[in-house]
Amino acid sequence: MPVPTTCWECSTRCGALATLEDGAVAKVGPNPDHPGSKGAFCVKGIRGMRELTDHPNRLVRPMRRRGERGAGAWEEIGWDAALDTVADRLLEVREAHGPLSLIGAVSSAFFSRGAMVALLMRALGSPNWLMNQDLCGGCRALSDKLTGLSAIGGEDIDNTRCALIVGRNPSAADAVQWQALKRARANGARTVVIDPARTPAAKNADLWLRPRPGTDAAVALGMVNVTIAERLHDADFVARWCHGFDALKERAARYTPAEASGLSGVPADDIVQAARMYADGPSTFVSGHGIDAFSAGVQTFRAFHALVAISGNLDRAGGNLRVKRPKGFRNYIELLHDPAFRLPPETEARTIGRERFPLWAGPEGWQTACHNPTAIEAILTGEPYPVRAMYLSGVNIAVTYPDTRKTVAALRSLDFLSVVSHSMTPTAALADIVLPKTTGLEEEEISLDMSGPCVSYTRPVVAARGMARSDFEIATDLADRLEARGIAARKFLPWRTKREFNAFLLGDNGISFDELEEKGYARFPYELGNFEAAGFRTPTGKIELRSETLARLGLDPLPDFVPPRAERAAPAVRRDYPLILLTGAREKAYHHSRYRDHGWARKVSPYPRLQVHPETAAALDLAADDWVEVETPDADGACALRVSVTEDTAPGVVRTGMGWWLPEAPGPDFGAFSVNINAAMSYGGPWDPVTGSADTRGLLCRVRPLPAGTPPPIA
Ligand SMILES: Nc1nc2c(c(=O)[nH]1)N[C@H]1C(S)=C(S)[C@@H](COP(=O)(O)OP(=O)(O)OC[C@H]3O[C@@H](n4cnc5c(=O)[nH]c(N)nc54)[C@H](O)[C@@H]3O)O[C@H]1N2
Ligand SMILES: Nc1nc2c(c(=O)[nH]1)N[C@H]1C(S)=C(S)[C@@H](COP(=O)(O)OP(=O)(O)OC[C@H]3O[C@@H](n4cnc5c(=O)[nH]c(N)nc54)[C@H](O)[C@@H]3O)O[C@H]1N2
Ligand code: SF4
Ligand SMILES: [Mo]
Repeated sequence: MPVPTTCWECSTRCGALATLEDGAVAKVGPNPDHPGSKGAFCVKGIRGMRELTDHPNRLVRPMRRRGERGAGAWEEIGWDAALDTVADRLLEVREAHGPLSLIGAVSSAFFSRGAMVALLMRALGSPNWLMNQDLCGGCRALSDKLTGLSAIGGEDIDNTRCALIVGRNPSAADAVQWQALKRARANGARTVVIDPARTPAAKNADLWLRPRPGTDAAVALGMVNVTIAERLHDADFVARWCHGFDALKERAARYTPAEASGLSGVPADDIVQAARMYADGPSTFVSGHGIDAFSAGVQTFRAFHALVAISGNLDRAGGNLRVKRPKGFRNYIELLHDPAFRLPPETEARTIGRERFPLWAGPEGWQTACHNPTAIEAILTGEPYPVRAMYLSGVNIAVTYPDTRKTVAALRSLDFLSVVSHSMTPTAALADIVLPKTTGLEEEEISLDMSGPCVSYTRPVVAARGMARSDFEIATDLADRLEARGIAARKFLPWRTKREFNAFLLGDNGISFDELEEKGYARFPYELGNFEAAGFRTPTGKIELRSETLARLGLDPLPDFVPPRAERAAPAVRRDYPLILLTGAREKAYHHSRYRDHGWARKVSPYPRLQVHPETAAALDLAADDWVEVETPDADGACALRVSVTEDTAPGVVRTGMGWWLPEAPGPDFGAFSVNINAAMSYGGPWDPVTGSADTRGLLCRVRPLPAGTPPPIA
């Protein structure tokens, strides 16, 4: 009998069924009963989770560095020795430079590991931790919060008449969305896609808008303009629940279809058509990384979020549903906002990056985490204060942060680095201590699934391999050691077992672990459109089309178009770097930097690729499968990629993925300087004024064939 669980290889968290044979996991597949994923699943869930767990490269014992940092010499040690070393070394650095000299690093606060890293840092008295969200969904999250929607993850595709898909490639990035879109289309829903690339969603769309990269805010404001001018908006909803409609109307008046067309390259008629199709709702806004993680991300999202609000598509069947949760339930980021687990405001006010990005970092910040590039700089320069030791789990920043050379230099310069990891990544290779962690098949986790909505349960289906432990166990074991050394760490990590922790998150709402174990999920009652009761968490208590928070900070309170960086560059720079680079195109077989040592994935996708339009390829004399080098203006590295010639990308726009490294190449960098696109990018500004996000696309670049005789990095 297969056992129900939840795949946690990505934040989609599909319902899964695991089949056991002789105590090992023989198969992982979809759970068709799961109310959120409804049987959707992907190859990463089928192959990735299992092979990660059983892989011969898996780290299963704590290890201590021998010799030089990064030399690749390790000795296996026991947990006591490992955790004593981590506790002692962190406290040594704390003693020498103060608590703020300690910094955590983790992927996000979508999984328990994020909360564990942040709470451990707080237990040590430091508010500093790095997370990926400035590079990921941070602009969407902040726009959602500033606008007061509270609608992340609530795309009700199954009940929609029109899905507006912007900067999202669901066929590769989200199995649940992709399957729901196919069902919706079969039921007669229409799709409007805004993407410079011809994605599978664009190929199937009723209307495909291809803006120049980074110009989406102009398209969105053009749609707002048409919606208001043609009185397609929901006047009752606006009157009752929205603040600043007249100001938005005035702002949008500038963005006539003709004006928006000039700014974005999208034909004016298409902007009008898109607005009319979207207005014929209920419609759902499906957004992605293509309009996030760039220096005008929040304003771009604010423009689309304004469109969602004025059209009355918030929390309506077929629209964008607000976050529902069972009574008392809290997710990881909410836990981090609980006053019981916070440091004094004067300490949090010193979080690195808070001065410039107060809505991101520090006591008022939604992420609470540092501004990453400022923190990397602090490690290297000691300004505004020394940052000398890092505790990192579940993130591979030597590959996934822009400016690989700088990130690696920062990691190398630390007095102490401990890394919790499944395998020897380019980040783990620079550690002093590496701790082995459990996988999603070995550990219990609960999570809120907005598309159910339901609470999903990840079940430990097999025993932890070797000596691997969960992030929870490692963090609480460390907290005990800190207590023994006189630090009141358990206040921040008071739970004894992960079950106790999960019960704390679950709250007192009648959902039992018995139910979760039996089905893998639990539904709960909820109500749509309960605006009176639920309210809007903004200064005016309404949806803020005009953001009073942004106004208070001296930022533009209304959504606006900011010309993309590439279009603002000096003519000489544009001459030297004549192409536009998009990074981050998701590949089905990889999750960021993961699975690069899995045979199945490398078989599907053996090389890092650069998509080049046939016209561009002809102009540059490039042919399919040539190896080329990509460079951008502000970085001191380059990235080697193999050319694919395709009309899926626009002329003059080259497109690649992210996350490449080569576990088989020599360490400690394992190819992170040669085939990793972040080696060719800068993490310096311009940054989004709210989230501090750097541009991960829309970058100027140049492409040249690798010099004759240069051996390609991959045979
Ligand atoms: N298989 C797989 N799935 C994943 C991941 C993975 O690594 N592998 N990662 C997960 C994570 S953490 C994330 S954040 C998501 C990311 O997944 P998505 O949100 O789909 O993001 P991307 O694939 O980066 O980009 C989406 C689309 O944005 C387009 N785009 C680029 N620039 C622009 C622009 O200026 N305007 C517009 N409108 N579009 C633009 C790209 O061409 C692309 O088609 O995927 C998640 N799912
Ligand atoms: N240039 C550029 N850079 C980008 C992006 C881009 O589009 N362009 N995208 C950004 C985005 S959206 C993101 S989210 C970040 C991602 O950046 P990362 O979070 O660094 O990427 P991952 O490779 O997913 O995670 C790294 C480590 O997580 C560990 N890990 C922890 N838990 C698990 C687990 O349960 N299963 C598995 N398999 N591994 C686990 C693995 O050891 C793995 O090495 O990268 C960002 N960087
Ligand atoms: S989309 Fe794939 S990797 Fe993500 S949770 Fe679902 S099966 Fe797992
Ligand atoms: Mo992401």
